[in-house]
Amino acid sequence: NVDHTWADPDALRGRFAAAMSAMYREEVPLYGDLMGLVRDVNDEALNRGTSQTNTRSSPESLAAERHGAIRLGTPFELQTVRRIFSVLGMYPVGYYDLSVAGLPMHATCFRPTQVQSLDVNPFRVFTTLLRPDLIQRDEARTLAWKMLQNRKIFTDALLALLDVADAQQGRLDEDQAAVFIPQALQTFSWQHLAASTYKEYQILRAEHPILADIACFRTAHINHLTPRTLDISAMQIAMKEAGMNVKSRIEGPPARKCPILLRQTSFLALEESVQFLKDGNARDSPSPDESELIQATHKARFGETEERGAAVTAKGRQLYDKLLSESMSRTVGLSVQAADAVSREIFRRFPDDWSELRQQGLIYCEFSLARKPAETPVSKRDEKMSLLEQLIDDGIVTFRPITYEDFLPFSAAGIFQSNLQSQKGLDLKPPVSDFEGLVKALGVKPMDMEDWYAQAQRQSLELVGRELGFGEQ
Ligand code: OOG
Ligand code: NI
Repeated sequence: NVDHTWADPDALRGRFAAAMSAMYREEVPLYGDLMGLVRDVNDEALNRGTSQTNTRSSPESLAAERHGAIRLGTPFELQTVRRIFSVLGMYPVGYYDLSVAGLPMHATCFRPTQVQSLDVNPFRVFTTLLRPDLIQRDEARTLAWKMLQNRKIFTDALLALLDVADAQQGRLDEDQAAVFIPQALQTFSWQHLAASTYKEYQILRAEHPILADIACFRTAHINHLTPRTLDISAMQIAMKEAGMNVKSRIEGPPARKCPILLRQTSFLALEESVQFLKDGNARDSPSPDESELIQATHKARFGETEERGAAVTAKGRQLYDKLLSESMSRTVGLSVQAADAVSREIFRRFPDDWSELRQQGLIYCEFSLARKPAETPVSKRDEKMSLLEQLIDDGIVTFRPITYEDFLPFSAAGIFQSNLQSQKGLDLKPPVSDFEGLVKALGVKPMDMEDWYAQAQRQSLELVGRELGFGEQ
């Protein structure tokens, strides 16, 4: 049908994110309070005029969620989620190995991969997948796997629409999209009725709370949403003042003049009531009788906020990882205040000046033409300076750090652990990262994030070059 008009994936993602936000505020009212605090803190930062030079989003879109997170159990679930997000213009980027922090999981992030799309709506989902192969004890591994095989987290209507989208080059029309969004949302909603018996829950929980959280429920509940703040230190204080049970430390690099990567904090997961089946009751009944149920609680869902800074190059990342590992080993057992002081001291070795960061090749930048030079083409004046440095020096070209759009494995692990009330890692088989395993489970290779930032930088330089008339002689 030539008259078909397809729904725009960026617009659909905006609608989906807004619906998800409304659902989450309804399910976790404290999260609505968090959003209010973020709005106040951002307004104040904008009024002070201290907002970062690398803020790309408009003030209105600032307080919108930047990300959410889900935890999946099987390759089928991951592949199906990939198909859902693809309709919403979100594609897998990056590989995160969480076994380094004692968690039997690895992850990718589904997000827009075009800068214009990020600007329309930046919503993304950090998506972890269980790695049963890393679970030491047979009983827990076998039980988790059996339960995951039996659960159904996608409605039939949703699966049918995904087939329709596949047959339409991944697109849906408006009528189909109007059904798709609420159906997709159900997958990420919270269900008070668990998929397991209480005994099964206890067995998995005893092994590690993360196993119970992944395998015992009927949906892949969204476990948090995260609006972006311009001042995470102010947020940490504001959350405490509002009486929230806040994570003791901000994850990521210490506070700096020139923010890099990302810093995150959260209020801790709340105790929520759950109904588990009593042993020996039929688990496929959608509404079992009261007498077949046990009332209990589970902690899974929390609220987070994050401050994003500049994307770092491979060289910058190496330095960050080195300083982070040094600071992790030197702050063991210290009070929050003492630990912060030590890590601030260690991170002094990461330059804190935009020009220096750029010149040392530690961050990615977007270059643009500030003014047309008097003579074109520009020729090199100073042998010791590259042409680009000369153009910047002359005020012809300016630069802006590119915002980091991805995640950090140790920060993610810190967020996980503070919400599971379990500082200990799991008794894992020796951790090895398994990129190939994730690719196989996902069905495609996630985009390399390094390439993504390098390309954004290169494209901006090419445009500047064309504007200056290079390559035309
Ligand atoms: C995911 C935690 C990771 C982040 O912001 O680093 C994450 C989870 O708890 O499932 O969202
Ligand atoms: Ni998060």
